[in-house]
Amino acid sequence: KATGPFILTTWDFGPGANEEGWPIIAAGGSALDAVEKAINYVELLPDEYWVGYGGVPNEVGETTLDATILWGPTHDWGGVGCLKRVKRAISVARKVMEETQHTLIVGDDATRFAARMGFAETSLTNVRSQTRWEEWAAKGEPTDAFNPEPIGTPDGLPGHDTVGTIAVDADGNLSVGCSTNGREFKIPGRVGDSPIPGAGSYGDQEVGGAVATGNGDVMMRFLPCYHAVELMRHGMPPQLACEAAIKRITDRGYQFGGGMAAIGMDGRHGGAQAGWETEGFSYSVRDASGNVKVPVV
Ligand code: SD4
Repeated sequence: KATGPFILTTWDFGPGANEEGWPIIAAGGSALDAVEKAINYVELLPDEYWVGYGGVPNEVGETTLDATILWGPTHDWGGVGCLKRVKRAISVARKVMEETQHTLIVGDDATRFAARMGFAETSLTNVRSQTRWEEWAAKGEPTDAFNPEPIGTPDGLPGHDTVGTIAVDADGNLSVGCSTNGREFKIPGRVGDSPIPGAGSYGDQEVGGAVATGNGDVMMRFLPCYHAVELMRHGMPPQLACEAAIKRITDRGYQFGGGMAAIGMDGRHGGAQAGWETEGFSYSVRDASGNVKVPVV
């Protein structure tokens, strides 16, 4: 049984993002609006390197975005992959969901679609992303995406920060979304797990939702969010469900970094994490009793 309203968001920007979405659902608004607002907040943070503009350039120095959003009552999804020159990827994903019969639109055509929907085109590069790319490009090395797997993020940077948000509103309706710029120095055209339902996020109005961060090139081979939600459907608590979904990947020998958070319609939540890339992973849950940050170890 749904016990909303509540909202969950991953990583250190989780509390801030939740505070953006919470007033909407606290006032009786929809979980969909809350998820979009919370994720827009992270997408527009000027110093956030892994989501939205100003971060994670690809091999040729361009930042491209992946995002998806679910509306639980209809199980309708919309997503964009490799979106260029548009800042609010989650809002474009919402337009794909609401305005079309499609689920995923990619690349330059996603940009053209966004323009058709009235979004402004603008550079996604800032000083930080430009500098980071110039430093990397000066080494003259090919992207590590050509290396044998497994692959880590170079130079000791924290490896990941994708935003994933799950909300349930007072009407008991679920929405789930996530947004990222993916992976540093990726091969142009690369799309990760984040816009793929079941991979970077999943939700089912009957059960709850799950969101993931980390090495999406590996995670999208396993659909960990779908896996966790299906385990929760059969009664497994969210933390154990996340652990099982991640174990499915590590059991295959992947030395990957990834984290997951999940919350049931009953408000029970949990997370799991593996590998150094997502060390320090946390999620935060906001409900009527306040905002609680939960470290995931
Ligand atoms: C991806 N899962 O594109 C994303 C990356 C991520 O914080 O989580 N970054 O692979």
